[in-house]
Amino acid sequence: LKNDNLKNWADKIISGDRVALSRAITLAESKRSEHREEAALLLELIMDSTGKSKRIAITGAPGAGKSTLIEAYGLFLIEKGNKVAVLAIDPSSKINKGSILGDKTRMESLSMHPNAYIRPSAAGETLGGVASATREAILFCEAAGYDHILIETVGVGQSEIAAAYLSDFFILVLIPGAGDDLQGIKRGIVEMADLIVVNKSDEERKSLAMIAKGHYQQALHLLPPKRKGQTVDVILCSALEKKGLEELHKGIEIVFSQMENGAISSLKEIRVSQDKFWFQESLNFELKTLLESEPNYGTLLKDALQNIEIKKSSPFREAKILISKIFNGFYQ
Ligand SMILES: Nc1nc2c(ncn2[C@@H]2O[C@H](COP(=O)(O)OP(=O)(O)OP(=O)(O)O)[C@@H](O)[C@H]2O)c(=O)[nH]1
Ligand SMILES: [Mg+2]
Repeated sequence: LKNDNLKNWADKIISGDRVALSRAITLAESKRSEHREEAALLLELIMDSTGKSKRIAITGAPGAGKSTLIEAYGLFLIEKGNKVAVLAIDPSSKINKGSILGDKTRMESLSMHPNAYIRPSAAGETLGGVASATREAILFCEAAGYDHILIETVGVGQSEIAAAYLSDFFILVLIPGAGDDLQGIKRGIVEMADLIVVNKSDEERKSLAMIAKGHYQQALHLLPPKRKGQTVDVILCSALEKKGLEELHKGIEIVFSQMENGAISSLKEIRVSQDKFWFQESLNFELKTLLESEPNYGTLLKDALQNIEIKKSSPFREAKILISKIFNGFYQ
């Protein structure tokens, strides 16, 4: 009976039933392992209908205009006949609870459109946990027929990394007027970008935006390409005035066609290497959890930290000693 129910549920998702889709994502986000187990079973049933979307991450400093841009570009895509899902990555949602409420109101027209689906962010404490829930949400949305998945990073730091390893295309949103550096944006994040959008290029900021564009282009020349053979463009946009959307779209389409015609790594290669990354992440996390579940872990940890403090031995050796004690002489 349980399997019949799951099969029914999977069919509903594939037929585009939004309630069934939302319930599936909630299951994937659950803290209870039996729920996530069920989500995994459900996922198996829809797997054949996944993988066909463009997965696009939108990142940038708080207030840069990510949500406004997603609303504008989402509606642009829908006008072209697409179906758009919006997800958010927020490993620190404990701190900025409510931010997604703001996002939903900022995406008012998009959220009311029948061809759009907006999902509030997955709460979670670890990168792996949030990423796993978001990854499953992407797959469920694909099965439900959404051909563009726009992923907004809400937190800063870890959420960009998660977004980069969950998406095919990574957009960095910047704003004009912050000088010739990359606005204190970590170089690592710039290196992950497939496209830089200088947003808020409107009103009195227009000339500043042009200058910023030049600076960013120069800065990009000094960085290694993200993928061999790929160049990263800088474009000007005004999400508020819905300007620059055509260029944005073109910038995205060009890279996807390069992935298809072999000019750069294929979508398949990119996604497989991402899966390998998440496997490694998950392995690290599960091993740590396994260690921590040992009854004497607390005592051993205390001893190790104490030994490090009195410089009895090196932190590297202490880690090995601790593991050795738990796994019975593993390193001897
Ligand atoms: N002038 C101008 N204002 C904009 C533009 N895009 C967004 N804004 C404004 O900037 C503010 C922040 O926009 P959001 O879209 O919420 O920015 P965000 O990056 O999603 O913000 P967080 O999710 O809080 O990090 C809002 O007041 C928007 O109206 C733009 O192109 N031009
Ligand atoms: Mg936002």
